[in-house]
Amino acid sequence: GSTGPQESLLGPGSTAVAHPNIALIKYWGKRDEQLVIPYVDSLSMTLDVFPTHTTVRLDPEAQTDGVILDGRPAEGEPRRRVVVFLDLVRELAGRTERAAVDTRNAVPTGAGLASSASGFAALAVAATAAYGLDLDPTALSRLARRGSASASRSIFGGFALCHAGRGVGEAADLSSYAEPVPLPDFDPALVVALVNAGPKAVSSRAAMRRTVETSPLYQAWATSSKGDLTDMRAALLRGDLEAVGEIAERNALGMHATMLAARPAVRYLSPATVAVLDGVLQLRKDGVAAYATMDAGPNVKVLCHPEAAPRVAETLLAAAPGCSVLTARRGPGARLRTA
Ligand code: 2P0
Repeated sequence: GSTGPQESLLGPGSTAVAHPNIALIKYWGKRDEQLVIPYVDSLSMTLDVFPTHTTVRLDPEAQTDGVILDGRPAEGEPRRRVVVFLDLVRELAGRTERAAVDTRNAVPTGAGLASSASGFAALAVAATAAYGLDLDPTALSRLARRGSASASRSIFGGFALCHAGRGVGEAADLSSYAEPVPLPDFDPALVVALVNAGPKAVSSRAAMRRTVETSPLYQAWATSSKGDLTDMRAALLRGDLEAVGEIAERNALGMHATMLAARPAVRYLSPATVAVLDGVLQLRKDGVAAYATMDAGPNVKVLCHPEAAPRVAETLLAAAPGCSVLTARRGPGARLRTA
């Protein structure tokens, strides 16, 4: 065929697996689009669901990279982002061979379920291994950030803090990466309410650009996010799920407010999203600690104590019939899969 190399001519390659993460303190907006430098610090929990598996094989005969995404040749922007990322890896490794990339997401790509986070974390691990690079976790996280800022956090399991970094250019690139936040005893549940798994109308990349450029609320949110992060770290250290949830919910709603105030508005929240949010409010009225966070899509993730997860799931299903729910816990960092 003309689209890809014959597998038999290539080595087994390197396969990595990575999981998405959900930010409790959100990243929204880049101060350097080329280097993918966020405006704000963010803090996330890596999940144990929806993994991405990615295999990278070097293909010395090929003239171009082959990129298979969920079983089909990738085209357009998704393909371009992978090729640009491989160029970075080749530059670091001092090598020029093209590669064949095969990546599979357990969830629909681009549906606001952090497929770019797990995707570029897995690609960073698989591609560096395939090109013979041995990077430390910080360097790996910085590299993953170039693919997608949220991917810098999925390098690590459990909780991770992504530094927006300081300065410009190389100084910013060197200082913007994620690091683990060790919280061995904090193991909440995250009930994911899938209200719509279709692709989003506006990519998060385009949406955050528009928000930064046109939303009069953006700067206020970015400033308040600093306070949210300070409060969040203290709440996490105390293992105070109620405080963690309250801070995460206000931070996420504030982020969506900045988008709603963009010109034209970016609105990811659907009627079913709002129905789920009503369910969360009802749970709290009934004495159940449950707190919502939403990303660049209509799905809702609800933080709660693990023992409350079945009740939370049932309530969300009743609030938004037609949605589907599953319960995630903290998951592992990106790693090579040994055959
Ligand atoms: C986050 N999101 O912190 C935020 C909250 C969505 C809402 O990171 O342009 O795919 O590739 O750096 O990481 C989604 O944006 O954006 C995201 P790029 P990304 O999880």
